[in-house]
Amino acid sequence: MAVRNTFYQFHGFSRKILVSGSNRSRIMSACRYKTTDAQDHKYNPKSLIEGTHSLVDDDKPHFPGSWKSRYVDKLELIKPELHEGIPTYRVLNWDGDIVNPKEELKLGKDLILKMYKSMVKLHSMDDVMFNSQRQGRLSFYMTANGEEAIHIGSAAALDNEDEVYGQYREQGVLMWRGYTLDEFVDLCLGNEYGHGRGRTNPTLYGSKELHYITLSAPLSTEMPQAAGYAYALKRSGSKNCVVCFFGDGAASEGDAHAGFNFASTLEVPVIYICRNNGYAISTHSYEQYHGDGIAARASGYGICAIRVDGNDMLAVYNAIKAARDIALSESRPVIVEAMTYRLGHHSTSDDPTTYRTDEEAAYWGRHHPIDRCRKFITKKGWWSDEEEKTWYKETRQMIINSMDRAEKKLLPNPHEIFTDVYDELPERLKQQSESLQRHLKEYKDEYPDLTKFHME
Ligand SMILES: Cc1ncc(C[n+]2csc(CCOP(=O)(O)OP(=O)(O)O)c2C)c(N)n1
Ligand SMILES: [Mg+2]
Repeated sequence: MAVRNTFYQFHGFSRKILVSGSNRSRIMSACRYKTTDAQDHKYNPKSLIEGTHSLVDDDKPHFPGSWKSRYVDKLELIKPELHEGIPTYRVLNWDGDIVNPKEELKLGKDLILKMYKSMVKLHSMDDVMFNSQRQGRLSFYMTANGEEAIHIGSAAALDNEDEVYGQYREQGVLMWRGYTLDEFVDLCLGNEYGHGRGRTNPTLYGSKELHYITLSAPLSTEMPQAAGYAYALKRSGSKNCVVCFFGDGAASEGDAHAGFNFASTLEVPVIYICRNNGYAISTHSYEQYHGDGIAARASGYGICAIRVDGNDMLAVYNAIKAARDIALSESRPVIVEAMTYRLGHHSTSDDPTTYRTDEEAAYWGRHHPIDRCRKFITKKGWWSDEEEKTWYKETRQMIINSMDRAEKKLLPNPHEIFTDVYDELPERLKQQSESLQRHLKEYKDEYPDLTKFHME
């Protein structure tokens, strides 16, 4: 029973703060470890390695591997299924009304409208890009349909100089920071103006100026890197934290464990934001894990956690603000699990109708984060149907214009495939590069498409 009480106590704290959520001090106090009645010595794990831990009382366990335990005389198994799930913090209900009127609204009209318009712009970009892929105008694309509130709610709550590691489905964060539609399209079309200069997968964006580390396709590689970067920031006395986005599927990788554990033991200011959208391509979450999502893992690592309704832009904003406060003021990691649903295809190479029901997708289509926010701002009298129509039309046109411009730009010189990896080209690559040049010269008539490349 005693073991179970300890477990409940942790969840008791979580429940109390996660429901009411937006009060920073409540969240922060909940994240500090409390001692139980049965365990009256002060929680101070550092005393163990500092050699100041008192070894006097034999009625308390002094095993170096656990400093929070106590002895019990009844054998009891801890069955996770007996415990309640971690609650999901929200501000707005599906009708766009504030659920708890006592919750103060943390952001003003101008910022909320800017955020709403950004969600729509992101949605429009995804829509046009997805359809352009279907028309054969680009090779591959990934939409964030249904996850717009996570991108914009978190981006607005962060400092623009916080270092962001993305997975691949977080383009709204970059958009919020000022990455232009031309930059998105140039990269996806692989033209010579694109950040990757035609050498990367479409959607693998990056921007040094915008503090957005260039994405890499292997899942979760960014998770230990984020802990390392946060350690460097901590050592340099920086006022910024590191933010690392990842998916529910990516959390199954070994690197996720390595990242969490390094972040915890090095006590670094990193916010791990899980976009739990229910699927890893065709794999349903229940095939991925049998615990209570990703937030439930946090206490196992000694990390604070917040589970938030990722379809509620205001709740995401509050949660990330609170997470950032804790991460920086206490120099410790926080896991934010943003619950959502991947409404679109995994990517343009996927067909979700083969592994999930139309009813399920239709349910989430009716519970879209953009609709929920629109209901809120419309009820407030800040937004009208007319403005809605105009903004959708304008944003669509903006992205269509960017596509048209991008298609007129030249593709990079094929020789560039050899550059930017080695400072000095190794001999075998030099030979391959010369061979390619000779080949293209000799057989140029066989390659009519070379006119689309920058050949000088
Ligand atoms: C190490 C590794 N294994 C497998 C893949 C193939 N892969 C690409 S995306 C993906 C699913 C990831 O799902 P999740 O993390 O939930 O993100 P979501 O696509 O749902 O946003 C997989 C398995 C990969 N890129 N890297
Ligand atoms: Mg997923």
